[in-house]
Amino acid sequence: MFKDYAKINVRAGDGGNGCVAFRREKYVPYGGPSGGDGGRGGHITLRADGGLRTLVDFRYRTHYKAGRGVHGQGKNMHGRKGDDLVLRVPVGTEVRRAGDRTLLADLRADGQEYRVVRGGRGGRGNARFATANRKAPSFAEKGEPGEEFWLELELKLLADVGLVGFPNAGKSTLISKVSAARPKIADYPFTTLEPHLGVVRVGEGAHFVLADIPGLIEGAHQGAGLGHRFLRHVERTRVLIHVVDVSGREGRDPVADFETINRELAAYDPRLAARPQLVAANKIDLPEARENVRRLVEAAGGRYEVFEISALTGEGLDRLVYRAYRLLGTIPVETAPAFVVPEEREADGSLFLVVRDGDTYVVEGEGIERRVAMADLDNPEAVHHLQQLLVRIGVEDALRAEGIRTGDNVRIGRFEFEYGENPTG
Ligand SMILES: Nc1nc2c(ncn2[C@@H]2O[C@H](COP(=O)(O)OP(=O)(O)OP(=O)(O)O)[C@@H](O)[C@H]2O)c(=O)[nH]1
Ligand SMILES: [Mg+2]
Repeated sequence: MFKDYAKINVRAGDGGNGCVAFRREKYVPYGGPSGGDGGRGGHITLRADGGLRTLVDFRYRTHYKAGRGVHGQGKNMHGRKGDDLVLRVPVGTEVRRAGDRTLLADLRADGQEYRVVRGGRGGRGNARFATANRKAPSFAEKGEPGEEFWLELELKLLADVGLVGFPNAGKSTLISKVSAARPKIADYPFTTLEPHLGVVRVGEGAHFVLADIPGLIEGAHQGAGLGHRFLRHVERTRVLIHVVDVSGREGRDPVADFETINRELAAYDPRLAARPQLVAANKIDLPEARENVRRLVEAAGGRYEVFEISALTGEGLDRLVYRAYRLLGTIPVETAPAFVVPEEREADGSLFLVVRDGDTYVVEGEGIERRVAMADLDNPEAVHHLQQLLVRIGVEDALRAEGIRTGDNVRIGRFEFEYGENPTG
């Protein structure tokens, strides 16, 4: 089954907790802190795989989770990292953040990878918090929670030439004649329900990829018929072959059909309408065709090259295919590299913002929120350590600049406290 859209939830592994432990050895009178660090949580990575054709696997499973990091242990033993998870997607998959639909990555090459969520960092064990003044810290960091969000995956086929036209025009017949693709062909509209790709061989080592998509009808750009759902698959083609049924059967007017499809393309995306287009006047083997072709050439001939073909008998196909191939040679392949937005930001906590929420002063910032998430707020010593950090990175100053008074509330992530003149005690 072809599937070109999926919405999935990805959750990286949580980091393992740091450990609080002290050495107890026979001849060592004052055992120092020896709690090891937790392991980092597993990442989740998407990898483009040239062997995959659809996103169907994601239909049956929507939640993906990487392994959590193992907690640190005594004797300075660090926890093992959580297992990473690699999700394979077809080449041509766009990755967006659900909701605001920010494009995160566009995986266009086989083997290309994008790390969507980063595993949480392992918490540091108490051994790491020992200083000259604090020889026996009784606290450790908790593991950082793994990132989690909803993703939209959208597959856009990568074909050189796209077939467009009304249902029943003969698109599938055409692709099955010139390539090994075998979409269903039948004498009723909407036979083709999903896109098909075929490799068209033009000569020794010369070929291009052709895409057959479901037929378009008036209003397709707004979702009528099978709608614009499939137009996205011709978005990236460089040449369009517009198949028009010129048999005049069922009272169809080829000239009106031709103009309707072009209007739909323009309404969907003006760039599609501007794409080089070859017109394939199909079903030339039928009696009414000659007269209709004449009218079509009259209407479109000035703007487009019109090819008289019969997809059924094969008449005229060689010329059409060869012309498409030559035309491709004049249009550069979009060289924009398959881009991946770098998301590797190492926020250290010094970037934050103070905003008011009623009576509460809220401190926002990725780094500072992470430090809070990792702090063991049930441990007074850990809280004290966190408050010292707030002073050091300037949160204290910023709150004062905002006019905070003793007794006002402060919130950072899930850490809420009442402001006192000297929080560090
Ligand atoms: N006489 C004649 N019939 C044709 C020709 N090309 C296609 N047909 C017939 O037209 C009908 C529709 O052909 P398809 O190839 O399924 O058309 P399509 O454009 O893929 O249609 P959808 O998938 O519904 O969009 C079938 O009965 C074909 O046999 C042709 O050149 N001559
Ligand atoms: Mg078809």
